[in-house]
Amino acid sequence: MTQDSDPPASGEALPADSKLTTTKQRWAREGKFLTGRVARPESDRLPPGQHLVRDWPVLDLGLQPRIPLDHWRLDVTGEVEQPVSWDWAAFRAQKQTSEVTDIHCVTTWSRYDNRWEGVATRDLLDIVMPKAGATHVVLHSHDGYTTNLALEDFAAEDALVVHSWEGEPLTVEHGGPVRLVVPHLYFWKSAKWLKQIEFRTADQRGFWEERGYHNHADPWLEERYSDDE
Ligand SMILES: Nc1nc2c(c(=O)[nH]1)N[C@H]1C(S)=C(S)[C@@H](COP(=O)(O)O)O[C@H]1N2
Ligand SMILES: [Mo]
Repeated sequence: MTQDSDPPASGEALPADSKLTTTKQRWAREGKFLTGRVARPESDRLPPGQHLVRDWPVLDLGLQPRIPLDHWRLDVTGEVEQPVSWDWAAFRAQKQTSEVTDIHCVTTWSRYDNRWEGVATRDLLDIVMPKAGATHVVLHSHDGYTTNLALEDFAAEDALVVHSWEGEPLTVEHGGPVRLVVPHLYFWKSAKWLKQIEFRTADQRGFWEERGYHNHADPWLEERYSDDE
Protein backbone atom coordinates (compact mmCIF):
# COMPACT_ATOMS: atom_id res chain seq x y z
CA MET A 1 0.00 0.00 0.00
CA THR A 2 1.23 3.47 -0.82
CA GLN A 3 1.75 5.78 2.09
CA ASP A 4 0.82 9.47 2.09
CA SER A 5 4.45 10.48 2.25
CA ASP A 6 5.49 8.48 -0.82
CA PRO A 7 6.38 10.33 -4.04
CA PRO A 8 3.47 10.41 -6.51
CA ALA A 9 3.48 7.38 -8.80
CA SER A 10 2.58 9.49 -11.88
CA GLY A 11 6.08 10.91 -12.05
CA GLU A 12 4.85 14.41 -11.21
CA ALA A 13 7.79 16.09 -9.55
CA LEU A 14 5.90 18.69 -7.54
CA PRO A 15 3.03 18.37 -5.12
CA ALA A 16 0.00 20.50 -5.99
CA ASP A 17 0.58 22.96 -3.19
CA SER A 18 4.28 23.67 -3.78
CA LYS A 19 5.37 27.31 -3.66
CA LEU A 20 5.97 27.41 -7.41
CA THR A 21 2.56 25.96 -8.21
CA THR A 22 0.70 28.41 -6.01
CA THR A 23 2.73 31.28 -7.44
CA LYS A 24 1.86 30.20 -10.96
CA GLN A 25 -1.79 29.94 -10.02
CA ARG A 26 -1.64 33.48 -8.68
CA TRP A 27 0.01 34.68 -11.89
CA ALA A 28 -2.75 33.01 -13.88
CA ARG A 29 -5.39 34.70 -11.75
CA GLU A 30 -3.70 38.06 -12.17
CA GLY A 31 -3.11 37.56 -15.86
CA LYS A 32 0.67 37.87 -15.64
CA PHE A 33 2.38 37.80 -19.04
CA LEU A 34 -0.87 38.62 -20.80
CA THR A 35 -1.08 41.88 -22.70
CA GLY A 36 -4.15 43.13 -20.83
CA ARG A 37 -4.10 46.08 -18.44
CA VAL A 38 -3.77 44.11 -15.20
CA ALA A 39 -0.26 42.89 -15.81
CA ARG A 40 0.86 45.46 -18.36
CA PRO A 41 4.16 46.96 -17.24
CA GLU A 42 3.63 50.57 -16.16
CA SER A 43 6.26 51.63 -18.71
CA ASP A 44 3.97 50.51 -21.55
CA ARG A 45 1.15 52.66 -20.30
CA LEU A 46 3.12 55.91 -20.14
CA PRO A 47 3.71 57.57 -23.54
CA PRO A 48 7.29 58.63 -24.40
CA GLY A 49 8.59 61.68 -22.55
CA GLN A 50 5.77 61.69 -19.99
CA HIS A 51 5.94 61.38 -16.19
CA LEU A 52 3.22 60.31 -13.81
CA VAL A 53 1.50 62.68 -11.38
CA ARG A 54 -1.01 61.89 -8.63
CA ASP A 55 -2.64 65.31 -8.28
CA TRP A 56 -4.47 66.93 -11.19
CA PRO A 57 -2.77 70.13 -12.47
CA VAL A 58 -4.88 73.06 -13.71
CA LEU A 59 -3.92 74.60 -17.05
CA ASP A 60 -5.78 77.36 -18.85
CA LEU A 61 -5.39 80.86 -20.30
CA GLY A 62 -5.79 82.50 -16.88
CA LEU A 63 -9.54 82.90 -17.21
CA GLN A 64 -11.95 80.52 -15.47
CA PRO A 65 -15.47 81.44 -16.61
CA ARG A 66 -18.34 80.60 -14.25
CA ILE A 67 -21.44 79.51 -16.11
CA PRO A 68 -24.55 79.08 -13.91
CA LEU A 69 -26.45 75.94 -14.87
CA ASP A 70 -29.61 77.91 -15.66
CA HIS A 71 -27.65 79.89 -18.29
CA TRP A 72 -25.67 76.94 -19.63
CA ARG A 73 -26.27 75.68 -23.19
CA LEU A 74 -24.43 73.40 -25.56
CA ASP A 75 -24.86 74.19 -29.26
CA VAL A 76 -24.00 71.68 -31.96
CA THR A 77 -23.77 73.56 -35.24
CA GLY A 78 -22.51 73.47 -38.83
CA GLU A 79 -22.46 70.47 -41.13
CA VAL A 80 -25.04 68.33 -39.35
CA GLU A 81 -28.52 67.16 -40.34
CA GLN A 82 -29.94 67.89 -36.90
CA PRO A 83 -28.33 70.82 -35.06
CA VAL A 84 -29.11 70.87 -31.33
CA SER A 85 -29.06 73.49 -28.61
CA TRP A 86 -29.30 71.67 -25.29
CA ASP A 87 -30.02 73.41 -22.01
CA TRP A 88 -28.83 71.69 -18.83
CA ALA A 89 -31.93 69.50 -18.43
CA ALA A 90 -31.83 68.38 -22.07
CA PHE A 91 -28.11 67.59 -21.85
CA ARG A 92 -28.56 65.59 -18.62
CA ALA A 93 -31.47 63.68 -20.20
CA GLN A 94 -29.15 62.21 -22.86
CA LYS A 95 -27.82 58.66 -22.57
CA GLN A 96 -25.02 58.62 -19.99
CA THR A 97 -21.67 56.84 -20.31
CA SER A 98 -19.04 56.30 -17.63
CA GLU A 99 -15.39 55.59 -18.41
CA VAL A 100 -11.99 55.41 -16.74
CA THR A 101 -9.19 56.85 -18.88
CA ASP A 102 -5.70 58.35 -18.63
CA ILE A 103 -4.72 62.00 -19.18
CA HIS A 104 -1.56 62.91 -21.12
CA CYS A 105 -0.67 66.62 -21.17
CA VAL A 106 1.88 68.00 -23.64
CA THR A 107 3.69 69.66 -20.70
CA THR A 108 4.76 66.04 -19.87
CA TRP A 109 2.47 65.09 -16.98
CA SER A 110 0.16 62.10 -17.21
CA ARG A 111 -2.53 61.06 -14.76
CA TYR A 112 -3.98 57.56 -14.72
CA ASP A 113 -7.47 56.28 -13.99
CA ASN A 114 -9.78 59.28 -14.21
CA ARG A 115 -13.40 58.26 -13.89
CA TRP A 116 -15.56 60.42 -16.15
CA GLU A 117 -19.28 60.56 -16.72
CA GLY A 118 -21.07 62.26 -19.57
CA VAL A 119 -22.39 61.83 -23.09
CA ALA A 120 -20.33 59.73 -25.49
CA THR A 121 -19.43 61.65 -28.64
CA ARG A 122 -20.67 58.60 -30.60
CA ASP A 123 -24.12 59.01 -29.07
CA LEU A 124 -24.03 62.72 -29.85
CA LEU A 125 -23.10 61.90 -33.46
CA ASP A 126 -26.10 59.54 -33.71
CA ILE A 127 -28.35 62.43 -32.74
CA VAL A 128 -26.92 65.28 -34.83
CA MET A 129 -25.93 63.14 -37.85
CA PRO A 130 -22.96 64.83 -39.57
CA LYS A 131 -23.54 65.52 -43.27
CA ALA A 132 -21.50 63.60 -45.85
CA GLY A 133 -19.10 66.53 -46.28
CA ALA A 134 -18.30 66.93 -42.57
CA THR A 135 -14.63 66.09 -41.93
CA HIS A 136 -13.59 68.19 -38.93
CA VAL A 137 -14.84 69.59 -35.65
CA VAL A 138 -13.93 72.83 -33.86
CA LEU A 139 -14.67 73.08 -30.14
CA HIS A 140 -15.53 76.56 -28.85
CA SER A 141 -15.24 77.42 -25.16
CA HIS A 142 -16.54 80.17 -22.87
CA ASP A 143 -13.02 81.57 -22.28
CA GLY A 144 -12.53 82.12 -26.04
CA TYR A 145 -10.40 78.97 -26.38
CA THR A 146 -10.78 76.80 -29.47
CA THR A 147 -9.31 73.47 -30.52
CA ASN A 148 -9.81 71.31 -33.61
CA LEU A 149 -10.22 67.60 -34.23
CA ALA A 150 -10.63 65.38 -37.26
CA LEU A 151 -14.08 63.82 -37.18
CA GLU A 152 -12.65 60.33 -36.56
CA ASP A 153 -10.75 61.58 -33.50
CA PHE A 154 -13.85 63.30 -32.14
CA ALA A 155 -15.74 60.03 -32.74
CA ALA A 156 -13.22 57.90 -30.78
CA GLU A 157 -14.85 55.17 -28.72
CA ASP A 158 -13.70 56.65 -25.40
CA ALA A 159 -14.31 60.36 -26.17
CA LEU A 160 -16.91 61.93 -23.86
CA VAL A 161 -18.62 65.26 -23.27
CA VAL A 162 -18.25 65.08 -19.47
CA HIS A 163 -19.99 66.71 -16.52
CA SER A 164 -18.52 64.59 -13.70
CA TRP A 165 -15.16 63.35 -12.47
CA GLU A 166 -14.84 60.69 -9.77
CA GLY A 167 -18.58 60.86 -9.16
CA GLU A 168 -18.64 64.62 -8.47
CA PRO A 169 -19.63 67.51 -10.74
CA LEU A 170 -16.63 68.78 -12.70
CA THR A 171 -15.19 71.81 -10.86
CA VAL A 172 -14.94 75.19 -12.57
CA GLU A 173 -11.11 75.05 -12.63
CA HIS A 174 -11.25 71.78 -14.57
CA GLY A 175 -13.79 73.07 -17.08
CA GLY A 176 -17.17 72.58 -15.44
CA PRO A 177 -20.06 72.50 -15.99
CA VAL A 178 -19.02 70.59 -19.14
CA ARG A 179 -15.81 69.81 -20.98
CA LEU A 180 -14.72 67.43 -23.71
CA VAL A 181 -12.38 64.53 -22.91
CA VAL A 182 -10.50 62.89 -25.79
CA PRO A 183 -8.17 60.45 -23.99
CA HIS A 184 -6.13 59.27 -26.99
CA LEU A 185 -4.80 62.79 -27.75
CA TYR A 186 -2.80 65.31 -25.70
CA PHE A 187 -5.06 67.06 -23.21
CA TRP A 188 -5.14 70.46 -24.94
CA LYS A 189 -7.61 68.86 -27.37
CA SER A 190 -10.00 68.35 -24.43
CA ALA A 191 -11.74 71.73 -24.37
CA LYS A 192 -12.88 72.99 -20.96
CA TRP A 193 -16.05 75.15 -20.48
CA LEU A 194 -17.44 73.80 -23.71
CA LYS A 195 -20.18 75.87 -25.33
CA GLN A 196 -20.23 74.92 -29.01
CA ILE A 197 -19.28 71.97 -31.19
CA GLU A 198 -18.96 73.10 -34.80
CA PHE A 199 -18.88 70.56 -37.65
CA ARG A 200 -16.96 71.67 -40.73
CA THR A 201 -16.12 70.60 -44.28
CA ALA A 202 -12.50 71.67 -43.78
CA ASP A 203 -9.97 71.78 -40.95
CA GLN A 204 -9.31 74.98 -39.01
CA ARG A 205 -6.55 75.18 -36.40
CA GLY A 206 -7.49 76.14 -32.86
CA PHE A 207 -5.81 78.32 -30.24
CA TRP A 208 -2.72 76.21 -29.52
CA GLU A 209 -2.60 74.63 -32.98
CA GLU A 210 -2.09 78.17 -34.37
CA ARG A 211 0.65 78.80 -31.80
CA GLY A 212 3.06 75.98 -32.57
CA TYR A 213 1.28 72.91 -31.24
CA HIS A 214 0.77 69.86 -33.44
CA ASN A 215 -2.47 69.67 -35.38
CA HIS A 216 -3.11 66.03 -34.45
CA ALA A 217 -1.53 65.56 -30.96
CA ASP A 218 -1.03 61.79 -30.58
CA PRO A 219 0.99 61.29 -27.34
CA TRP A 220 2.25 57.85 -28.44
CA LEU A 221 3.84 59.46 -31.52
CA GLU A 222 4.97 62.51 -29.49
CA GLU A 223 3.06 64.84 -31.78
CA ARG A 224 3.80 67.85 -29.54
CA TYR A 225 4.79 70.67 -31.90
CA SER A 226 3.85 71.74 -35.42
CA ASP A 227 7.53 71.48 -36.50
CA ASP A 228 6.98 67.72 -36.51
CA GLU A 229 3.98 67.78 -38.85
N1 LIG B 1 -11.45 76.24 -22.64
C1 LIG B 1 -10.21 75.82 -22.44
N2 LIG B 1 -9.96 74.50 -22.55
C2 LIG B 1 -8.71 74.03 -22.35
C3 LIG B 1 -7.64 74.90 -22.07
C4 LIG B 1 -7.94 76.29 -21.97
O1 LIG B 1 -7.06 77.13 -21.70
N3 LIG B 1 -9.24 76.70 -22.16
N4 LIG B 1 -6.38 74.40 -21.88
C5 LIG B 1 -6.09 73.08 -22.45
C6 LIG B 1 -4.85 72.53 -21.95
S1 LIG B 1 -3.43 73.13 -22.62
C7 LIG B 1 -4.84 71.50 -21.05
S2 LIG B 1 -3.41 70.70 -20.63
C8 LIG B 1 -6.07 71.05 -20.38
C9 LIG B 1 -5.94 71.22 -18.89
O2 LIG B 1 -7.08 70.75 -18.24
P1 LIG B 1 -7.08 70.74 -16.66
O3 LIG B 1 -6.87 72.15 -16.19
O4 LIG B 1 -8.39 70.20 -16.24
O5 LIG B 1 -5.94 69.85 -16.23
O6 LIG B 1 -7.21 71.76 -20.80
C10 LIG B 1 -7.23 72.10 -22.17
N5 LIG B 1 -8.50 72.70 -22.46
MO1 LIG C 1 -1.74 71.48 -21.95
